Amino acid sequence: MTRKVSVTGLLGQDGSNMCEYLLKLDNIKVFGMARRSSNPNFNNCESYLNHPDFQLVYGDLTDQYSIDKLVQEIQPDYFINFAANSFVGISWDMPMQVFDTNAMGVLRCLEAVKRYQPKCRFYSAGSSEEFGDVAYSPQDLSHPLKPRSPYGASKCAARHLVKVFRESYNLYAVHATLFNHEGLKRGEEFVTRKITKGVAKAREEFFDTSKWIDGLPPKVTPIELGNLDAKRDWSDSEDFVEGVWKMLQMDDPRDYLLASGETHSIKEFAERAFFHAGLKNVYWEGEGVDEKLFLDHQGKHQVILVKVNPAFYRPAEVELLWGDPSETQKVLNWKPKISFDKLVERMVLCDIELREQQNAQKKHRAQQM
Ligand code: NDP
Ligand code: GDR
Repeated sequence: MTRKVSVTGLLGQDGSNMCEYLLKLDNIKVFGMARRSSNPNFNNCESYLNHPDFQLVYGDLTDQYSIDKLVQEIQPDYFINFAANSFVGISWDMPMQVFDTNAMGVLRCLEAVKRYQPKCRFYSAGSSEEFGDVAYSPQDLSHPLKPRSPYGASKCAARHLVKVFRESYNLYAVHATLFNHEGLKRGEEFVTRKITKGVAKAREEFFDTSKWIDGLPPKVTPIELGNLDAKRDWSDSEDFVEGVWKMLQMDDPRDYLLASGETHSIKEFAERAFFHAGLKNVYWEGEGVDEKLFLDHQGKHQVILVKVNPAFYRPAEVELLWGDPSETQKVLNWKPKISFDKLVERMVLCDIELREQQNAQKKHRAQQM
């Protein structure tokens, strides 16, 4: 029997990866939900938009009518909600929009499922930002909720709502606390992708020997970052969507936690990213806003690769996130396949390739003019 799965957040990282994962399984019909936009970007789901088991649908988490209609018409067996305003940094600037989408949006989905398809299994995308100002490390499912941003608070609200609906109406509703996960489809404002894109650009500038003067490399465009000392528990989104699907196959609903079990600083991510781009002889110097990452070229020329721009500091920072996924791994019999270093390498190589493709296209266009 064919199972119907609604996935929101289609154009984002996890939604597109989840649809791609599901379309490789048998007897699944996938309904990917995007919201209306004047200039939508379908890059993340290009590979399966025309797949016979895939259907694009439109809806908006801030609009109860559109969510109700989706559930009534599709009658999904699974409703996987990845849609959100997912950028923590912006959540101080638009807290109401963030809360309306991330908390009220989940409530709207739960209401629609409860009213029109109560047998449907519902997934809510929780976040390690719920733990915020952490009390101990590594954080497990018993860790108290201590959000530091409007975004974190919105995810805490969603977590409580899922539990209330599960217990009050006997819904199969899961809220999983996922630590940071990245990959080839990661949005460009998140720190990992910002770094890997910046690294690809710096590599191109550095290795373009036609621009060297007196045997010395030119300046490269430094990557401007905020808090370099923050630590995150990074995994790959492709690993996590598999874990999420497994959660929805269990006999009973409950909360889960997905993480790598390791933590690394922003500095470490940047060092590894430059390493995988062939810029290896690097060192940090300075403190606070004056801290910089330098590349040493033959001991006679220092190139600035990273510098601090306080504009990227947050009003309240989550300094350390480090998850303990052992309980979830045991229950789901699931383990991530992609290590931290492999993740960094994949993202860097992908951005280098993207730049090369874009340059080739520019050259081709110029030749045709
Ligand atoms: P993305 O930002 O890449 O994707 C989110 C998607 O939600 C976007 O496609 C966006 O649409 C869509 N969206 C935003 N607002 C609405 C709305 N009102 N109605 C319908 N769709 C909307 O996030 P990720 O894929 O990285 O994350 C997926 C989920 O997991 C999010 O809920 C996020 O908060 C959560 N999460 C993510 C983690 C991570 O590290 N990636 C970790 C923990 C939790 P558009 O493309 O039009 O902007
Ligand atoms: P995060 O991811 O806030 O953890 O939320 P992000 O990559 O934005 O920040 C991670 C850490 O890096 C620091 N940082 C910078 N961040 C950005 N974006 N840009 C910079 O220039 C920069 N410099 C330093 C941040 O201060 C922070 O400490 C992600 C999102 O996917 C959420 O949706 C998800 O819930 C959490 O992960 C878990």
